[in-house]
Formats: sequence, structure tokens, C-alpha cells
Amino acid sequence: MKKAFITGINGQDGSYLAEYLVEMGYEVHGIIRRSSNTESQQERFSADLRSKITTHYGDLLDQGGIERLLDEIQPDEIYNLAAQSHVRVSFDIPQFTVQANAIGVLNVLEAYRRSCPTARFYQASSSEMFGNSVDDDGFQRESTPMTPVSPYGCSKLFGYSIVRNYRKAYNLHACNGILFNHESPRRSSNFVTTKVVKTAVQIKLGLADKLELGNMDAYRDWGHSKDYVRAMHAIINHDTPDDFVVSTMHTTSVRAMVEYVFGKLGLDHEKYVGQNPKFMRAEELKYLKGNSTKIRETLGWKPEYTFEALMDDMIAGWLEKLGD
Ligand code: NAP
Ligand code: G4F
Repeated sequence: MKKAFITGINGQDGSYLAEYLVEMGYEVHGIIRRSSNTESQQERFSADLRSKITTHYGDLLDQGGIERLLDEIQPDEIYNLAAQSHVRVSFDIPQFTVQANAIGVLNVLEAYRRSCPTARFYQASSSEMFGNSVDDDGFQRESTPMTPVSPYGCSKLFGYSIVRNYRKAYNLHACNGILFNHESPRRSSNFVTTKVVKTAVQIKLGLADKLELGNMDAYRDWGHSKDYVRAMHAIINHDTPDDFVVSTMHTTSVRAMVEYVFGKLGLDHEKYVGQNPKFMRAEELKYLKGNSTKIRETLGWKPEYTFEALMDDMIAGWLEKLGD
């Protein structure tokens, strides 16, 4: 039985990845931070999953604790998914963001190198690292220059780079997935897709009467988290440690996403949606469209969910949560 160790196991991706690996017969371990509200930390786990995984207290900032766990568990695969993952919030708490997303990666890498260097390592890198760089054909790909425009993007670029450095310097099987935006019914409600879907459902049910957004002219390449955790597993299991873009190869504006969601619920978005400067960013990443030819051709991965199927799954999830 293979053993996996997941940081960020109770996040959106961590919970889907744990389900996927349990289904494949893995013994799954993960770390959860200490919180004053223990119940809310397990919300993304079904009762069945809870009985099949082992969680340990741990924090990316506590390198000694992670090293002790890796020493004891001796995993075959380490997935470093934990992060302060919100881009706008990274402007509010830049130092914490860098501690978790940059120094945190180094802490896990050091623990890995010292405790179980024959294991494989996956780092959750991000399309936010590209900033506003776009190739002439309108895509970002593995070779596109990385010019991040947020503390989050800068911190992720350090994580990405130190993984590449450790791979070569210490001959480790360490890889990066450069994932474009991915969502699901488990996405937290301060990301734009869930904010739009949840509020539109609340309006439909008479529980809210307006939706305030920031920049509606940004474009994102939105996929489903369930598809993207399959890509993580494929990347870490490739013979050669390497870096791969994971994306749908389609892009949609925030405005068009709002129109789709409201339209699906039979609502006129113009009656309810406005802008509020408090949701704008100090610097905005305007346009993302990922070229994932490399992972499609090398590993045979492709997404199953279209943009519409993703949004429909999120709408169904929130109707079920908030409806009678
Ligand atoms: P998420 O739902 O915000 O989950 C992040 C997880 O990290 C949570 O479990 C969180 O725990 C944990 N965490 C935060 N700081 C930590 C620390 N110092 N020590 C230990 N755990 C910590 O994010 P996600 O959407 O699943 O994304 C997973 C990873 O992929 C993140 O690294 C994100 O930056 C990256 N990524 C995401 C996307 C996307 O579109 N979703 C795209 C590219 C890359 P708490 O519950 O205690 O906060
Ligand atoms: O949903 P978002 O907050 O995601 P963002 O900033 O693209 O970051 C996500 O994707 C990254 C991959 O590229 C991940 F690395 C990162 O961890 C995270 O998962 O915002 C999407 C777009 C932005 O352009 C934002 O300015 O939506 C725009 N937006 C407009 N109004 C809003 C809002 N975003 C949020 N969160 N809230 C708004 O009211």
C-alpha cells in the first residue's frame, strides 16, 4: 500500500485529493493546523473519508514538527498544497503570505530531504506566477516569463524556484504543477466563482438582494478541482520529475461568468450586480489562458468538466446547501 502525505488536506484540493488517493488504495496522512473551532476544519471531509484518513496537527511554519511526521510516516508521495491561497488578502497580510507560501515550502523541502529523500514531492504552484505575461498566441505555458503582480504570486514564484533548485541540487524527485484557477462546490466563498454562485442562489431564494464585485473585466481559465487533483497525481507519478501547466485552454471574463450563473437561475444580473472598490486589487492580473499541451501529450491528462459543467455543479451544490 502506497503512503501519501498531504499538507492543506482540509482545503478544497486537499479534500478531493485525499478522496482520490483513498479510492486508489493509498494510506493517506495529512496535517491540519490547530484552530479554536475544530469542527469547522473537517467540513470538507465526508464521515466516510474521515474514517479512512489520518490527520495530524502540523503547520508549514513548524519545520521540526513536519520533519518528525515525515520521519515517522515515511511517505512515498508528499503533496504540498497548504498555502495562504487568496490573492487579494495577500495584499493585506503580505508577510504571513510569504512565510507560509515561500518559507513554508522550504521548510517542507528540508524536512523531506532529511527524512525521506527517496519519496516524491509535488508543489502546488500557480498561474498567478505569470502576472501579466502573455505569449503572442494569447496563452501562458511553461516557458512564459514569470512576472508576478501580487505578494501571493511572488511567494509562489519562490516556492516554484526552490523546488526546481532542490530537484537539481539534491537529485530529488520534486515537481511543480502550475495550476490555473480551479473551483468546485467546496471552493471558499471569498473567491469570485463561489461568491457569485452563492449570492445568486441566495437572491433566487429571497435571502439576498444584491451582489457587489470588484473588477469584472478580468479573464480566468476556470477548471474543476476534481479534474486538477488527477493531474497532481499524474505529475508526481511521471518517471522524470518535471513542471507542468494544468488548464482547460479556455478563458472567460468575470462578467460573462456572472451572466451565465444569473441566466441559469432565471435572474436578470443587471438588477442585482454592482461594483464596490473594496474588492479591487492594488495591482490586478488581467488575463489568464493556459496552454496545457505538455501534460496532455506527455501524461495523457485532460479535463472532463467544461466551464458550463463546472458552474452547473457549483449551482447545484449551493442550491442543495441553501435550499429547503
Ligand atoms: P485552500 O482551499 O485555501 O486550502 C489551503 C489549505 O492550506 C487549507 O487546508 C489551509 O488550512 C492550509 N494552510 C494554510 N496555511 C497553512 C499553514 N501555515 N500550515 C499548514 N496548513 C496551512 O486552497 P486550494 O484551492 O485547495 O489550493 C491548494 C493549493 O493550490 C494552494 O497552495 C493554492 O495556493 C494552490 N493553487 C490553487 C489554485 C486554485 O485555483 N484553487 C490554483 C493554483 C494554485 P486552514 O483551513 O487551517 O486555513
Ligand atoms: O477568484 P479569485 O479571487 O481568484 P484569483 O485571484 O485568480 O486566484 C485564484 O487563482 C490562482 C491561480 O491563478 C490561485 F493561485 C489562487 O490561489 C486562487 O485560487 O479572483 C478571480 C478574478 C480576479 O481578477 C479578481 O479581481 O475575479 C476578480 N474579482 C472581481 N470581483 C473578484 C471579485 N475576486 C474576488 N475574490 N472577489 C470579488 O468580489
